[in-house]
Amino acid sequence: MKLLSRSLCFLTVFLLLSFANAGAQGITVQDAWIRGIPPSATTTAAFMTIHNTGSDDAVLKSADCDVAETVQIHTMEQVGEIMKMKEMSELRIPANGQAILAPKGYHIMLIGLIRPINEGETISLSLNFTDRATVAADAVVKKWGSMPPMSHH
Ligand SMILES: [Cu+2]
Repeated sequence: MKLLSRSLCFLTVFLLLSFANAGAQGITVQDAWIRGIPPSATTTAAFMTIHNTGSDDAVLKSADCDVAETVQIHTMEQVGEIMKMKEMSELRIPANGQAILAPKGYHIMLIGLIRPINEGETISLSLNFTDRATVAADAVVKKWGSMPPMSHH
């Protein structure tokens, strides 16, 4: 019994270590996806959940994507009765917390696509945090559905 609890303990430590190594400072990205757009469109957005298991806040400063000329961190802001997109200089992910990037909220704006993107395709994003740590995220292109595009009424 004692032996068993000891091996369980080792296993726990091992799992914790592997999780910590999965991303810089315990940052992991879950469910990353990109809104599919018609071939004629050149702007879209990426969404995901960023988990921070570290004991310090993580600060996302910028992002890169090979298929977009410009990548910006955006939020949605209520201006009168209209929701408008607004660029943010950074996005803070609280210690032992998460930031949810989802339609109508935070998102990563991909501007000036250099080629059409296809539904089901996986596109790599790089998330750049303040300490120069970069976390890679693979985002799948998904159909937007029948929802209207953001920021237009
Ligand atoms: Cu935007």
